[in-house]
Amino acid sequence: LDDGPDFHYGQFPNGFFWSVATSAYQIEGGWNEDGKGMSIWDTFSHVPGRIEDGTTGDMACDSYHKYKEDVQMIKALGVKHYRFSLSWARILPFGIGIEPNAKGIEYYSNLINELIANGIQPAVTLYHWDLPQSLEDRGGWLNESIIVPAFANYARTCYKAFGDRVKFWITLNEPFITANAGYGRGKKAPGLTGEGDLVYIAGHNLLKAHAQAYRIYQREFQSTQKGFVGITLNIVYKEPLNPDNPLDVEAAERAMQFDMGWFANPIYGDGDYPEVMKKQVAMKSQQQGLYQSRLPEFTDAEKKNIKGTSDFFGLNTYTTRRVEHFVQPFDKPSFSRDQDVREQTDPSWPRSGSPWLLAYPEGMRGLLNWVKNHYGMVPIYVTENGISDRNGTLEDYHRIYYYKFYLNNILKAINMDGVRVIGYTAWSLMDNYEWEKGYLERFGLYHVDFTDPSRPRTPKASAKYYAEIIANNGFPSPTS
Ligand code: GBH
Repeated sequence: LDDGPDFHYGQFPNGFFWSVATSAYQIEGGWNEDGKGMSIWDTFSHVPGRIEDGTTGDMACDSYHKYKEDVQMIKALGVKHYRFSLSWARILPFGIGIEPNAKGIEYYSNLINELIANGIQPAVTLYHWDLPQSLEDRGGWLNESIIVPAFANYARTCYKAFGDRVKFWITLNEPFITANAGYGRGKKAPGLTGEGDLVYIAGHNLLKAHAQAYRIYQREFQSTQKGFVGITLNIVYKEPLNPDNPLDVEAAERAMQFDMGWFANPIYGDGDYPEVMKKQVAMKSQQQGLYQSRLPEFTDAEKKNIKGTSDFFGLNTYTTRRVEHFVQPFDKPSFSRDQDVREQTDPSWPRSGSPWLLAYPEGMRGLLNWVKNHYGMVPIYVTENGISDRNGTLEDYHRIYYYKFYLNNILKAINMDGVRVIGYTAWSLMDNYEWEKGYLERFGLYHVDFTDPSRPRTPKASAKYYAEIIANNGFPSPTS
């Protein structure tokens, strides 16, 4: 764990938002308690064969009952923010309706009060993938006329109930994953497969729903509550496989535009999908003999409504891929083949407990510069970053390595490249339900024993290390 010759000593800006994150379905449990409705993850995890270890989030970390203990763990880290998400179906059991479930409101209200009493500000995600099942029964994210007003109503309900105390809102966590894994590849709930078409329709409606939620805050709550509202996008950073080959350079940029620009360009750019994405999907659709592109279009009014709907750039990132130009067949249409790229990883990058996640800290600096170069000085808030293992060891030096060098590259981006980064969030506070992987992949700063019904938590070495970085607000030079 030597610093190495390229290590950058220094501090993060004053007031930097140190944070740690979880999400509702991954930690709460209490899946059918106190009037909560079913979500698509309750449904999905109960279908045999969907989850690698056959488990569910029925109890998860039991944070529905243990939130006070969670708050003490958060406090011990010294973070300023705690990023968690609300279960839509706990608040509105059927997804719609004006009158929220009082017990659901009470749970989150208690959590928020407990955080504030301990000097921690809540950073609240409205939607981290657990759609009320009754909305999915009506088409979910594919049905614009149901989902857009339903999300708007849900957002308003939350601003009303919690906005006096919550000043930091994230509308959607990773719409890319909802669209791509939920409605494209079918790996996550609701498990539909529409790799070439449904994926784009879901993305379209996610963008519209997000924009409505932002506009409602702006019109009805901003003047009294004075908070910030944004969105969180995820990205696997792309570097060209051969940087001397202009085709690979273009391919890496194209892949970034599909994965990040898909949502970022409408919101932080000109209000529309990236040109290269429109061009590629139209070309592939035409080659297939379709009468129109599989990528939907926004009207001018819709573009105007979406553009500018985020007060910060929420960024989740874990890893990098090397990308080369590769012409894909048009007769098997899919989001990934629409891009005409092929990806690989570098054999020298350390692996983790997740097959997709390899540690490449320099990628973080490249990514932050990419965001700055494309969207200007919008304040970037890293809303998730971290690494997994499978054994849950308390001596997690690989995690210390990961946080140390990812954070050092963020510091380089701030101090040496002039990128505007306002906060950093470790994923995750504790080991939790890793979606279709069940409890196999552990990302926690705290270990959770899932074989014990009382779900005991134990700090790992990384928890102490993260607290130390936060206490120093960075990396003081060992010689000064
Ligand atoms: C985040 O998503 C989530 O917000 C969070 O809930 C989750 O616990 C955390 O990451 C850790 O996974 O290569 O086909 O196996 C990260 C999004 C998820 C995107 C895994 C890439 C790999 C797909 N990433 N996915 S595959």
